[in-house]
Amino acid sequence: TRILTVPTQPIEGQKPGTSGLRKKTKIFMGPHYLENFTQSVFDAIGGVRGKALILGGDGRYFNDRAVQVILRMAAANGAARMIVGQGGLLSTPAASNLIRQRKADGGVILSASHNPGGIDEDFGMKFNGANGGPAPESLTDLIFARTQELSEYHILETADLDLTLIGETRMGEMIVEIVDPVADYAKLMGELFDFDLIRNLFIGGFRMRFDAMHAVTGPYAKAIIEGILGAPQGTVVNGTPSPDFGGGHPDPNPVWAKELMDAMFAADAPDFGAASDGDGDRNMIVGRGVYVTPSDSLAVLAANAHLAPAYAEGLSGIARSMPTSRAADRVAEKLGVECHETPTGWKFFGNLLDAGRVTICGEESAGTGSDHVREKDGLWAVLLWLNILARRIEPVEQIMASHWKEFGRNFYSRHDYEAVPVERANALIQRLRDIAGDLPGQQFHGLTVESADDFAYHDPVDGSVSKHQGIRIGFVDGSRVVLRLSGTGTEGATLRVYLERYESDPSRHDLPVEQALAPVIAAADEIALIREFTGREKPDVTT
Ligand code: VG1
Ligand code: CO
Repeated sequence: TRILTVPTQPIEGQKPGTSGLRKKTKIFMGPHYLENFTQSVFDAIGGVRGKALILGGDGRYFNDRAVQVILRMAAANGAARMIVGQGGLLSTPAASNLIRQRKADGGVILSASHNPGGIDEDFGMKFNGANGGPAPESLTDLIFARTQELSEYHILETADLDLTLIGETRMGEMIVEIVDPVADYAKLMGELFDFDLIRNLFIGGFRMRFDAMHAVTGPYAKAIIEGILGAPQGTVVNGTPSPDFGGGHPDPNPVWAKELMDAMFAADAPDFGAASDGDGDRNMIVGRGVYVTPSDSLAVLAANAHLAPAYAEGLSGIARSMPTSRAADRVAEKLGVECHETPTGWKFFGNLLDAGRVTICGEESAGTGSDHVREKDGLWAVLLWLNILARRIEPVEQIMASHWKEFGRNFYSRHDYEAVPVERANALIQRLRDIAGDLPGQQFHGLTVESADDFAYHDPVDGSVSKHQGIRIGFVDGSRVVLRLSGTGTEGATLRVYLERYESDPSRHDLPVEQALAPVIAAADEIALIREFTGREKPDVTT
C-alpha cells in the first residue's frame, strides 16, 4: 500500500443542499468527483487524522464503489478507525445512532434518500457531526468553500476490502470495523418502546403491512417487526434492498407508495400500513381506509407520545419545519410546552434537540423523529404508532377523528411542480419577495391576507440566522400558503406549494381535502401566478 497525493481542480456545483450533495449518479462517478467532495469534507472538519467515523449508505447503485473509495481516502488522510455497516449498508437513523453510541467524530452517509437510484438516476453524500446530526449550514458552507479551492486529494493505493464479514480488519494503518447495521438500532428501539405490549397486539391478530419500497429499511423492519415483535412473515413487503429500488421512487407518499395505498383501501385491508424511503428516515402512515398526512401524524404522535415508555414523562417541546401544518402547534399549546418553527431540513432541529428544548420534531415531507437520534427516523415513527395503537386499542380512523375533534383539523396538501426551468422558478419566488410587503390587507378568492414574508430563521440556541427559507402567506381565517424551491432535486427546479386551512367544526372534518382547500389553492395561484410562471395547468405530484 502506498499513499497517493492526486492533483485535482475544483469542480463546479458541489454545493450541499437541504440534505447533503445530490447529483446524477453518472456525475458522482465522473473523474475526481467523489474524491474531491470527500477530501473537501475531510478538510472542512479539520482533517480526519486520528478520528473515528461511521460510514454506510442506502445500498443504491454506486454505494459499494463509493464506500471503497471513501475508506481508501480516510486511510490516506490518517483516520484511526472507520465503522462500516456490513455490505456498506446503514440507514440514516441507524448511522446517526452509531455515531452517538460509539462516540465517533462523525459519519458519512451515502444516499439520495427518496430520489430514485440507478446509473441514470441519483446519488448523494452527506456528512453528520459528532452529535449524530446533519452538518449545520456553517459547516456545509465551509465544505462548499473548500470544494472551490481544492488542488489535491489523498488516497491509499490498495485492494478493495471485503465488507461481508462482521469484525475488525485493517486498511493500511487504519482499523475498519464492520458491524451489523441493524443490531444497535434494534436495541435502541427496544429501550424506547413497550415491545411486550406490541408483541401481544400481534398475538391478538392485529395485521400490518410494512412496505420497505426495495430500500434500506427492509432488513431493519424484518428484524424488528417480524423478528423481535413476532408479526407474521410477509408483514414486510419489498423488503430486499436493491440498487435501483425495484425501478421505483422510494418515496413514501400516496403517489409513489400506491401499492400500499391500494392494499390499505381494499376490502381485506390490514389494520395498519406503513412505508419508508430510500435511506429509512421517512415514514408514511396509513390506517384501514385512511391516509394520515405527515403533519397530522406529527401532531398525533406528540399528543400520544406519553403512552410509550421513553416519553412517559412528557415532552420538553415540539418543533416542526416551516411548511409543516400547524396541527402540532395546537398540541404544544395544550401540553404547555415550547413550540418551534424551523426551516426545511433536519439540520435545523439539531441545536434544539442538543439543548433539550424539544423532544419531538417533524416535517410535512414524511419525516418524524425525536431526541433518541439526530435524524428523522422512519421506523421509529412506525413503532411509536404501534405502541400507541397497542395502548389505545382503537382503529387509526378513530384516533384521527378524536384528535381532530379535540384540536380541530388542519386540512393540508402539497403541490409539486417538477423540472421547472430554473430562471422561471427563481423569477416566481423573487416576484413574491418583492410584493410580499404589499400583500397584507388584499383579498384573493374571499381570503384576506394577514401577513406575508420570506421566512428567516433565528436559531434561539446559537443565534445564527438563515434567510430566504420560503415565502409564507397567512390569511385572516388562519389559512396559509407557503412557496419554496426544493433543495434536493437534481434536474431543473422543483416548486413546492404548501396549502393549509384550519377547520374547528367537527361536522366539516370529513370534507375531501381538495374541496376544503379549494379557496386556498385558487388564492395561491392568483397571488403567485403559478400557472403563468411554470407554464403548467396542474402540479406534477400532489401529496
Ligand atoms: C425535502 C423535504 C424536506 C426533507 C429533505 C430531505 O427537501 O422537503 O422536508 O428534509 O427533502 O429528506 P426539499 O428541499 O427537496 O424540499 V430526505 O428523506 O430526502 O433526506
Ligand atoms: Co430520506
